[in-house]
Amino acid sequence: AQDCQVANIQVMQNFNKSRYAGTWYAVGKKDPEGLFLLDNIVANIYIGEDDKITATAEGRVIILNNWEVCAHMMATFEETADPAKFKMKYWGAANYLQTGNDDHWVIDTDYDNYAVHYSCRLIDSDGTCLDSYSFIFSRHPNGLRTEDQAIVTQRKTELCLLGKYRRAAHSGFCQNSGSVDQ
Ligand code: DAO
Repeated sequence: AQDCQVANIQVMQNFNKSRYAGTWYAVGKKDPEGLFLLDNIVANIYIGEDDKITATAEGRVIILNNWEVCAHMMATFEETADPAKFKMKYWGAANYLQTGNDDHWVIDTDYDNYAVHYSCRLIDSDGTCLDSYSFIFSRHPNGLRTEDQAIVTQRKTELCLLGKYRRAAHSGFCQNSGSVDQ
């Protein structure tokens, strides 16, 4: 059972960041307030020679005045006492893109097919999350394998976010067009 307390959220045990590295396609997303990344979201996770995680991400966004672009984002990860919980500082290649400092929690992954990410931006006075976002990542752009769907649904339930996700499509937007900011 889940009590929806952020402090009680279970994250990945024995998290192996080397196995988490590589390309992940967001196939599902629960949006935060002031939603930014819409779809065509691809994250690339790197482990540096200093053993630190950095990441790049791209995705379709709408900036002021309904201008649709492919955002190129960069991030650095800071480790915490829990190996599956990071502080993620991020910024855009262009100055009109979002910057921020969010939690990046790896809730569950088999490293080879799926990963469930979670970030709470604002904890309510009762300990539940007031503003969260979550990515369902797949190694495959077309979605999760059938055999991974039940476990991902279980994790969404434990995050108290079941029914709050939308599908995030991969239509080739960031490959073909809209890329104005390198
Ligand atoms: O889409 O509204 C939103 C929140 C996402 C902001 C995060 C930007 C991407 C930073 C790199 C992610 C690497 C996994």
